[in-house]
Formats: sequence, C-alpha cells, structure tokens
Amino acid sequence: MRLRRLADPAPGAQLTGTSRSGKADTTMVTLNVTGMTCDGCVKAVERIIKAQDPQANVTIDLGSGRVDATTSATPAALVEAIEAAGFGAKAA
Ligand SMILES: [Cu+2]
Repeated sequence: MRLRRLADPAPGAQLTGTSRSGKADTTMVTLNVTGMTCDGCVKAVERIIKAQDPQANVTIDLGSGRVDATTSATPAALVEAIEAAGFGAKAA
C-alpha cells in the first residue's frame, strides 16, 4: 500500500517517552501541609508529589507548611497521596 508510511511514527518521536513532548500540561498547585517537623518530612512530601508526577517542580517551606508545585497532578490527587502518608494536606 502506497500510503502506509503515513501511519508510521516519525523516527525519534518517542525519545522522551511522552506523547505530549513540548507541551507542558501543568498547573501551579499550592497546598497547606501540616505535620512536617524536619527536613526528612520535607523530603518525604517532595517524594510523594514526585511519585504522582515525576516532572513536578516542588517548593516546600517547612516553617509555614506551604507547598508549591508546578505539576500535571491534580490538587485532589496530591492531597490524597500526602494524607495517605500521614500528613495533613489542604489545597490552599
Ligand atoms: Cu520529619
């Protein structure tokens, strides 16, 4: 079939493993997280968020409990995951 080639993926199209390369479908999510008492907690919360979205950009302030994440994960998903780890979390 002459037109068959049109359906083939372009060489290198899947190099990054994402089908939306070049289009960051992310939002800025701010959460208030309670129960963080040390840097270990901060790292744990960061890990939890990155488990939801490995591409997430996360900033956490231990003193205020404020968590800013630029991520494709939804606030609800992040709250649920953080609470499952034993912290308190609310969308700010
Ligand atoms: Cu801690």
